[in-house]
Amino acid sequence: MSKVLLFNPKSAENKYRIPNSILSIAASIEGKYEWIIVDGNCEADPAQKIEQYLNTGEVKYIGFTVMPGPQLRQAITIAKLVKQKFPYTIMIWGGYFPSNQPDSVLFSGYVDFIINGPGDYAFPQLIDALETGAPFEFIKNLIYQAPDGRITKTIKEDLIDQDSLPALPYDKLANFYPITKYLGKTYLGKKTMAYHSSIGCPFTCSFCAVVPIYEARWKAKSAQMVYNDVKYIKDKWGADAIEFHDNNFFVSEKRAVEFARLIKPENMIWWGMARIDTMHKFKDSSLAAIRESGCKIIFFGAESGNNAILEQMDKGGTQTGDQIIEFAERLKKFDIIPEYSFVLGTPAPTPQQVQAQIDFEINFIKKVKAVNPKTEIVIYVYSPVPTEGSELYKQVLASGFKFPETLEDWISPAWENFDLHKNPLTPWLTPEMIDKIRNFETVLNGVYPTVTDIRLNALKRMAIKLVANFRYKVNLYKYPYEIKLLQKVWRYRQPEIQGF
Ligand code: B12
Ligand code: SF4
Repeated sequence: MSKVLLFNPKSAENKYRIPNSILSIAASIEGKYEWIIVDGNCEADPAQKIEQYLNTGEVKYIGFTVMPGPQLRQAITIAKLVKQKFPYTIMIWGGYFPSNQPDSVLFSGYVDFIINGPGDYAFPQLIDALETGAPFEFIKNLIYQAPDGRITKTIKEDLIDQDSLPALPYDKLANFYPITKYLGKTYLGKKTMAYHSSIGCPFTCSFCAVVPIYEARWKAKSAQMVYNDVKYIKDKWGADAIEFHDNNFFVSEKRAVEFARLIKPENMIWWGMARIDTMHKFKDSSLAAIRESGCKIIFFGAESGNNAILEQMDKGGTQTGDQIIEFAERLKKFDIIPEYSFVLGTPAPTPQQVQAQIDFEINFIKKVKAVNPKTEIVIYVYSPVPTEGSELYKQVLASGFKFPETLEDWISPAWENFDLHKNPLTPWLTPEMIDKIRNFETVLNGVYPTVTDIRLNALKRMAIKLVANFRYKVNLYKYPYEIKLLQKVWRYRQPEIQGF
């Protein structure tokens, strides 16, 4: 009767990843409470599957992991259904969305608790308390609605020593879904595994959803521990490539180099996310060791070439426009492809200034491409994240921008697009400005099709390039219908919507 059902609402159309968020929660109760996993990415009708489990009458606790965007849509629909049909169940949400938007989640009436940030200790403690009738108010990392209706947050727990956490129960996950289903074909390899080796991030970029939860804290598993887990999956299920899902894999040069040394003999290709200013300080020998061990592409939030904007985003001081270009050039000699993401359309006092910033970034991106044409560019349209108290946040509110209030508001088509950085409803951006950004992106992707799209063969790449080259040279971005048509026919992959 006290079984726990953990649900990963659908987040990907293809390229399913190991559902690490709920798997780590399963690990936290393994051996203590029975658990079931339902993965919305692998089920045609997850609601029906969940109902089947609930009809047994054995499940009491239901945990959802929730990111904004389409995952939230399925989470809301199914949470409502569960609460209507099985009102005795206790619904607990975790992940970035509920941690950052607790009011709308708890006021919805169908979510009972939120785990605020890491759930490795908080979740089992909450279940223990609910099972025994002990008070839950002292459990750290918890958000709940107090009897007087106030949303109450308990204190945050220190980050847990990651090596002390239990191993993820991959073998048990395999009883629900074959692990090989999660080892997808990507540009990195035929069987790419997803691994999360550290939590948080030591930086405080003012637009980032990680900051309010981790407050500039970061903790990582040791290189040896990461290697042991990777080796297990490689030997047991044949993984040949790794996607590191850490917010910032390369915080520690020592750990990255140590991991490179361990993984090199395994002949695996790997990828991770990093900061330019951090990695630019790495020694040449470290960058060489990282590349030789199989890391051929690294994702960096470059954000902007404009130092004033970088400062506004709290990237300033350490990351500069010159450094972004210098580093792209430096990586060439190590044969590491930098994957740079840029955010265009940040607020400014006048429409002319907003437009001038956009034009500046377009030219900057072209400069990056000129020094290192292999640089992968991902363009986002700026969508504010409510990091309360930051200068950027104040500026966004001053412009008349409003965040959604109810949970349903978050999944209105306009807001879903907002989360996907497609149509950000921001008062300072006109439709023409958004068109300019998108059209430039179309032309840029035409001239330099992403290597991450494994469906595009050499011939298709050449055809798109030919068509787009002229526009790129003469800065003619308007109405790039012919490029769009080819991209549509060949279903061009967009990392900014589909995730990396
Ligand atoms: C993998 C991933 C994806 C995958 C899919 C994930 C999946 N579940 O199948 C893909 C690539 C599809 C994806 C897509 C998107 N993603 Co995503 N994704 C991630 C990523 C890199 C890793 C998530 C993960 O597995 N973490 C590992 C686990 C162990 O950590 P965790 O999730 O934090 O879990 C801990 C706690 O949060 C908590 N917890 C989490 N879930 C639960 C559930 C319960 C019941 C409990 C008790 C506790 C709990 O306990 C866990 C253990 O301590 C995160 C960033 C990150 N490093 O976490 C971004 C992230 C979650 N994604 C994000 C976003 C915005 C998106 C997109 C909307 C947009 C985009 N362009 O990427 C899309 C759209 C998705 C959709 N269709 O809805 C943001 C969310 C930001 C925000 N504002 O909330 C993040 C934080 C990235 C970022 N830094 O901006 N994503
Ligand atoms: S470096 Fe990346 S993960 Fe860290 S705060 Fe900045 S944007 Fe967020």
